[in-house]
Amino acid sequence: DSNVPWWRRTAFYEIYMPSFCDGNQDGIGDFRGIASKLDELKALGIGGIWLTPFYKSPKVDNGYDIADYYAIDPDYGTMEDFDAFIKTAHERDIRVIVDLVLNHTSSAHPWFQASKSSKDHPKRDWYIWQDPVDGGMPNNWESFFGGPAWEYDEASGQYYYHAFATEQVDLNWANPEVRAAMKDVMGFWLDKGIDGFRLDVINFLKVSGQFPDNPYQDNGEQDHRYDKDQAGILDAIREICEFVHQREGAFMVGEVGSEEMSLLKQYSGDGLLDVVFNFNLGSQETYQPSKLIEQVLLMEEVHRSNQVPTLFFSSHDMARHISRFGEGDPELEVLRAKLMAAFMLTAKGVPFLYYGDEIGMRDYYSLRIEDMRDIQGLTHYDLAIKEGLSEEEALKRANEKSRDKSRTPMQWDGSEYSGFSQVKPWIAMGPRHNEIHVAAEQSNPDSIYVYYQQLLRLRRLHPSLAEGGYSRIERAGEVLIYTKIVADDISLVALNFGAEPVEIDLSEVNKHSLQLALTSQSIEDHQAGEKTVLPGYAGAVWTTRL
Ligand code: TEU
Ligand code: CA
Repeated sequence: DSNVPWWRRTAFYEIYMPSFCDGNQDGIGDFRGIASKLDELKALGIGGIWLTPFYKSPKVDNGYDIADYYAIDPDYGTMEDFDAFIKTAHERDIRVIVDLVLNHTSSAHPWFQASKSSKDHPKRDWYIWQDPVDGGMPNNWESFFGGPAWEYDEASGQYYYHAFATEQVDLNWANPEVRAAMKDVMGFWLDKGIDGFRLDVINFLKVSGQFPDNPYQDNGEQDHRYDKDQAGILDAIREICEFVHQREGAFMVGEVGSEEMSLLKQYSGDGLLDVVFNFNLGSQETYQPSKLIEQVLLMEEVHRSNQVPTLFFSSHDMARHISRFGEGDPELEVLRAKLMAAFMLTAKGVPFLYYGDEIGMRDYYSLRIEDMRDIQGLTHYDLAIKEGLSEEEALKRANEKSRDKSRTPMQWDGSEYSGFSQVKPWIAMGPRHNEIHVAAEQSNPDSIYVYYQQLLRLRRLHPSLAEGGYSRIERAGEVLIYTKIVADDISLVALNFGAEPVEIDLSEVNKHSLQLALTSQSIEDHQAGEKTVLPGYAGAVWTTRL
C-alpha cells in the first residue's frame, strides 16, 4: 500500500557507533567500517538503521554529549565518510535515522562556554541557571546517572542543571533562541539526506519552572516528578515535529523514558512524534510471559487508531534480552531469543533490532573497574566508594548499573577481536566471542541469525506482517494468537510464551487456506486437521500462499 509511510513497513537496526566495525584499525568503530558491512545488513534483511550520536564530542557519554552539532567526530571519520555512508546505504534501499540529543549539550560546547562566561552574556539563558538556596543546591533533584543534578559554578555563584552527567548540561527549552538553533541543526542533517531522527530523552525538554523538590518513592528512589513530562512539553515537541514533517517522509521516533502507556501515548500521532519507544514492553528485567502478553493487549487498548507501538527488547541502555530472559540456561536462552524475534517481527508496530542480538551476543561484566567504560557505571562506583563500600562491593554495584553489558564489539568472525578490528578495541570483547559470531551463525541452519533472516524475509514478502494491525488478537493462558490482514494478504501468528506444549485451534488457518510459513521449532502442520500442538516457547507463522 503506497499510502503507508515507509517507516511503517521498515525493520530498524540500532548501531552503537563505536562498537560495530572499525574501518581504520584504531580500535573504535567508524563510518567506513559500518559502510563495509552494509551488504551484510542487507543480507540479514533490515530496512533502516538508527545510528547513535556521531557528532563531535568529548564522549563522556559516548556522544550523548555533543560539542558541535554540525561536525562528525574524528573518531568516526569525516563528513565525506558520512556522505559516502548515506549514499551507500540508500543505494541498497536502507534508510538511515540519526540520534539527536536536543535536551543537553556537552559542557565543552561553545554555547555553554559562552553561557558560563558571564551572567550577562546573551547566551546565559540558553541553559538552566539557578541561585543557591540556603547556601546550597536549588533543590533535591538527582541526576539519572546518580548524585545531584546541580553543579556549582564558582565564578558566577550559581548552579547549572544537568539531568545526566556533569558534562551534559541541560538546555533551556523555554528560550525561543534555543528552539530556533535546534531547528537549524535538524534542517542541516535533513539537507544531508537522512531519513529521520531518533530523539533522545525528548520528554525531558521542560522542567518545572518552580523547581519544587522531587518526592521519594517507597523504595527510596527519587520520583522524577518535576524534571520531565512538564506542562508545555507537547508544544515544544509539536514545534519540532511540524518543522521536520515539512520534509516529505521524514520520520521521528522519540525516546520517552517511561513504562506508563497512558503517558507514552500522549507523545505520538496528531502532529507529534511518529512513534515513541514503548519501554513497557522491552524493559522487563526477567522473563515474565503474562506481564508481556498483558502489555501487548494494553497497548492495543490504549492506542488511538493513528498510533502504532515500537517493538524492541534491547538497546545500548539495557542489558541484552537473551541474558535477561535466558536465566543462564543455554537452551532457554536460544528458545526465548527466537520467540522474542518472532514476536518483534510479526506483531503490530515498528521493530528496532539491536546490533548483536541477531547472533545472540551475551551480556558482559567487568572484572576490574579499569575495564569499565560507561559513565553511569563509573558514577555509581565512585558513589559507592564514597559511601564506604569495599572495592569489591562497589564493583558489583557498578556492574549492575553499567551499560557496558550490551556495548561490546560486534562479533563478525572467529579472529582475535572477532573481525571488529585488528587491534585491541576501546571496550572489552563480549563473553564467548570466539564462538558466537556472524560467520558461525550463518553456517548453522538452526541459528538465531538464520531465524531472524527468515522472519525478516517473510515480513518483506507479506504486507500483513509488516503493516497490518490486528484484526483479531487473543490470549489463551500463555499463548498469544493474532491475525493480521492487509488487502488480500493474511497472516496468523501463534506464540507460546510458556514452557508447556499447548494445543491450538487451526480453524482460522483452514478457513483462509493459510500455509505454515515458519516455526522456531518443528510442529505438525495438520493442514486438514483442526488442531496442532505448539511446543513450549515456539512461535509459528501461517501466511497467505504467494
Ligand atoms: O537515555 C536516557 C535514559 O533514560 C537512560 O539514561 C536511562 O535512564 C539509563 O540508561 C538507565 O540505565 C538516553 C540515551 O539512550 C542514553 O544512552 C544517554 O546516556 C542518555 O539519554 C543521556 O543522553
Ligand atoms: Ca576506527
